[in-house]
Amino acid sequence: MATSVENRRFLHEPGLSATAAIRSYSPNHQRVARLEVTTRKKVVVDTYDRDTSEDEVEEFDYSDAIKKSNSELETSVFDTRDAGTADQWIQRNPSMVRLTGKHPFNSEPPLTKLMQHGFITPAALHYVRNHGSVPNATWENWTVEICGLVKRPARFTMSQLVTEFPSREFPATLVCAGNRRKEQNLTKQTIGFNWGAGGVSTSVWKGVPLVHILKRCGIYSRKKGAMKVCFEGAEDLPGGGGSKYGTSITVEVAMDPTRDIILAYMQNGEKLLPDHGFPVRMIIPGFIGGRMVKWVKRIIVTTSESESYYHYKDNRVLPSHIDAELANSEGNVFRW
Ligand SMILES: Nc1nc2c(c(=O)[nH]1)N[C@H]1C(S)=C(S)[C@@H](COP(=O)(O)O)O[C@H]1N2
Ligand SMILES: [Mo]
Repeated sequence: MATSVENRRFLHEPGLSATAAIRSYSPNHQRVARLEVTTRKKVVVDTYDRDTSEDEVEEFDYSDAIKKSNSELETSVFDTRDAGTADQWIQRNPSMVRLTGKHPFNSEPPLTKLMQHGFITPAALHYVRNHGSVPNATWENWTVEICGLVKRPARFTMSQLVTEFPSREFPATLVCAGNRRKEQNLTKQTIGFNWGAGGVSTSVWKGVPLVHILKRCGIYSRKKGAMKVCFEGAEDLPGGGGSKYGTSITVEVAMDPTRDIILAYMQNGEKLLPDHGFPVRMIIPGFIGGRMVKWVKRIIVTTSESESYYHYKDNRVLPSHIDAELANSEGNVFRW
């Protein structure tokens, strides 16, 4: 006879509605947040943060799992399909399914391969979403600038990021917000291209926690207007008459050590591949891929959210009665 499995449910508990204590834990930080609901139903979140980053953190060794997932991987090659494009210097896995013609490179692994390689997706089979051509970067010359509402603006080289800051390494799943859009387009045509179901991949990322970088630069308080953290990529893109790929998150999210947001310089134990942001990209676990800026050049602390064309016009889910034409019509800006 089948025994029933009690699902974990988050029911409304009267005792918790007035005052609740929430505790969350991460290996090198302990964070306690007290949530108080005042009589006027305003929620006041009082957080304090004990930085225990000096404590020893036991790092898991992923090398065996990575090696296993990389077995029977086809070699990447210069592909004739890239000949004559700005990306012709890049070697790519021949089995990637190309979704948007010749250029830019947008591709997903065949589902059979994605599954065959198991939990960790080899870097060369990780789906790719490029809005333009891939920056031909060098490790030695790359810098990441931290500016805006910080007391000590700075520009870090790759070797500084690696040697002057602690690092974290963990598996994270990336998914493009357009994954399976082919099916969505059958229901109702969107302005996005047809993704199959392979716009999702999991690999092991290693990098510097964003919180350490922002603390080093001395981020200003909310009162002084520091509300958002914007990220900007390196490519010159056509969107909005010329712009960088950019997006933003809130300062609260950016400074939360339990979120493991990193400036990643390694994927599956190797330096990043050009398509995935070499030499450095953002990894923001749990967010859509679109927030994880590749080839990150600038991090800007601001009062309001990113004004990048790609933040406003891309990666938006609008109410179902708003079609592409209405969304793009003059004067219509949907912010939320
Ligand atoms: N600089 C830059 N960052 C970017 C993009 C881009 O075109 N340029 N595409 C974004 C989108 S929409 C997604 S889904 C992820 C894809 O990351 P991947 O190509 O490594 O899978 O990168 C994001 N970061
Ligand atoms: Mo995406």
